[in-house]
Amino acid sequence: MKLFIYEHCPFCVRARMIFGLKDIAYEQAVIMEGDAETPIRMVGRKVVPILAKDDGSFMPESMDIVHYVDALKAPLIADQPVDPAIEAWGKAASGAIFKLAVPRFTRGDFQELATPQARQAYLEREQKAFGDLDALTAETPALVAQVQQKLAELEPLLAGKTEVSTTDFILFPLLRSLSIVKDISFGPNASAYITRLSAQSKVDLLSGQAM
Ligand SMILES: N[C@@H](CCC(=O)N[C@@H](CS)C(=O)NCC(=O)O)C(=O)O
Repeated sequence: MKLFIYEHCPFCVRARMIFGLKDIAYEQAVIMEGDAETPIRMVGRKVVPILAKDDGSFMPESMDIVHYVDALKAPLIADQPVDPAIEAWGKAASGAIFKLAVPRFTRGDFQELATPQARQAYLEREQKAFGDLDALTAETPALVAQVQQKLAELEPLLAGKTEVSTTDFILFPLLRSLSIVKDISFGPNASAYITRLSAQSKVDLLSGQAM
């Protein structure tokens, strides 16, 4: 199986996680930002992640990929509903998280941005979605304050959480995105959580290039 991704992409993180967590071998391929032809040839639209299955067919949609790969090897880990409190937390926090993460993604060290053309294509894609990214970067102090408040609310929700479950495919990609933000400090539970999930899923954190 071959998984087509962008390295920065939180939806792709979900698909990468299930392979690592289930210890199932796969090949990873990075599609360049601006390359519409490759995904359109596979699934008819410009999107990642895409799983190229061994039977030659292609599957988009991160959670469909998670459930497909999960079913390949017992025991199932993503068969329970998402924890409603953490789902609600994610919905409330994700706006500010991506306002912080996306301007930094555009300056990040990711394979899909390895050419000036690809980086420019990504910049334009995110400017369409988020507006002026320099203006957004200037909002960092206010956004950091908002997210720190949300992270404080997350701490009790993570207390005693050790089992891997469907919830992790929602929460870990959000926190991994946030790990590119230098000024954010994770509480002890969130910090232990991202360290554990990153090791178990074999998906890198972005703290090494935090800015
Ligand atoms: N519902 C999809 C969403 C995937 C998605 O939005 N991926 C983004 C990358 S983070 C994308 O492909 N954007 C379109 C583009 O590159 O133009 C999923 O869960 O897989």
